[in-house]
Amino acid sequence: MKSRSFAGLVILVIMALSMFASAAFAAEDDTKAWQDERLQWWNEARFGLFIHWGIYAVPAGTYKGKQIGGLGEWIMNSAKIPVAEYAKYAAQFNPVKFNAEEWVKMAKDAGMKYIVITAKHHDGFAMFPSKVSPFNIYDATPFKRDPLRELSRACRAQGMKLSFYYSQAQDWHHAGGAAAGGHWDKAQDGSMDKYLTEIAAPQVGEILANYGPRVPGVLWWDTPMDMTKERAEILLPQLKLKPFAITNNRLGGGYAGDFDTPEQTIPAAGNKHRAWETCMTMNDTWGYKSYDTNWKSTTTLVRNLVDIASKGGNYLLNVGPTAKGEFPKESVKRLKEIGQWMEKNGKAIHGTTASPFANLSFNGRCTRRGDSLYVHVFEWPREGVKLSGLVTPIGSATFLNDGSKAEYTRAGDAEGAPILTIMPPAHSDPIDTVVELILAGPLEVAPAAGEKAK
Ligand code: JFZ
Repeated sequence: MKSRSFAGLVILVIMALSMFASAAFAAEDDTKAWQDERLQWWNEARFGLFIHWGIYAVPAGTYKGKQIGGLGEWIMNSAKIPVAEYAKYAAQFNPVKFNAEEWVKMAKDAGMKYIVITAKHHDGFAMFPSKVSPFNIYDATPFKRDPLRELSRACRAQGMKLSFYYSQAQDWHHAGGAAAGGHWDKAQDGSMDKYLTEIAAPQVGEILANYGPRVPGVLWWDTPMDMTKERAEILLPQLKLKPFAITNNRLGGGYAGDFDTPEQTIPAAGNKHRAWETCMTMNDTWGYKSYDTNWKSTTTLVRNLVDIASKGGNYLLNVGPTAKGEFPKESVKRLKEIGQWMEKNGKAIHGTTASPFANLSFNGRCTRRGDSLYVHVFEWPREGVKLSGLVTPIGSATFLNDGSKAEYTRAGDAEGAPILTIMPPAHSDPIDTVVELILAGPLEVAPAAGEKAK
């Protein structure tokens, strides 16, 4: 054999072995250091966009002329719509207004750093071309595009991390998929192990393999119904395709994943030993409902973000796009207003860690980045706000909304604990005025003030 072709063969063998070797990474190889490395970008991000999009946006909460209670994306289950009947919505789903670049820009302008979109929700409809099942956006709708690919390109171009939600256990279309409340159509009956092996695992493989070297950033499992350890291990090997992918605590079978997922709620206190992300709707539904008008105010949404960041968590805020492929105008408005606040105050959120203070004597929060503190004041008392327990001297104090210097005085209380009083600004921000305290040394907090922070 000529030396050049032999050398080429050797290189091919080495490449194949290295690929096999890298694919050998498994859950049991994982370590805390690996997990910290995987989570680094996610911990920096603090704020992401959840997108619940699917053919449930076609009925948009109404079936046979009746408004169906519950979540928009649950309409098939809530109204016990037969499988073949519900599948007809696919032929009506043609989101010609969908523009991936616009979606990503709205998220980016809002100060969000990652997007988690439903690749397949409980209804079993894949929002990507799937060789595993024809019940997907490419084969079953007039749209004939791959929104996940268009989003992966737009995210790469705009520096946004793209992640996928996948409902691994509940699947109300394919035989054997689990269904909360039990099956209501014989077409749903079948072996769950067969469903996991022939539908869920191969589809997870598709979304892990087909959208870029670091996509998905997060694989967001959901509702681990009837998931045993053995069943979870039907899906786990797929993760070897993307050892950097972060996973949540909703796979089932006792697998904790990398972070916890309080839903529609903000924990009273953070967790110093476990990453966590609050996911929340802007109104009351994840998937679009035409008549859900119970929108949270921008003030509430920003203060939620601040509260979560002050406890060391992430905020995954949801938008449910319409069947035409547009964000509801109320969502667009809120994302824009959040972005106006984040434009001036984003450094008090991105890359921060939990407050070092157990509690505060004013209506606000505190976030931290190393030896800088961010004092968030929701409402200013006329006499200013008092921050007790900060031992470290202040290097500078600045209002982030207008860059003006903050006036402050330092004293000790009756027990001698240090008290910093910050006077109100000339122009406060009605949502949250942030004072950036650059410390003149390493952060030191009096024990009493920091006791609950442990
Ligand atoms: C699940 C989904 O059913 C829902 O459609 C949406 O995708 C949401 C983000 O996740 O909803 C849940 C999941 C878990 C609980 C409640 C609703 N729970 O643990 O109580």
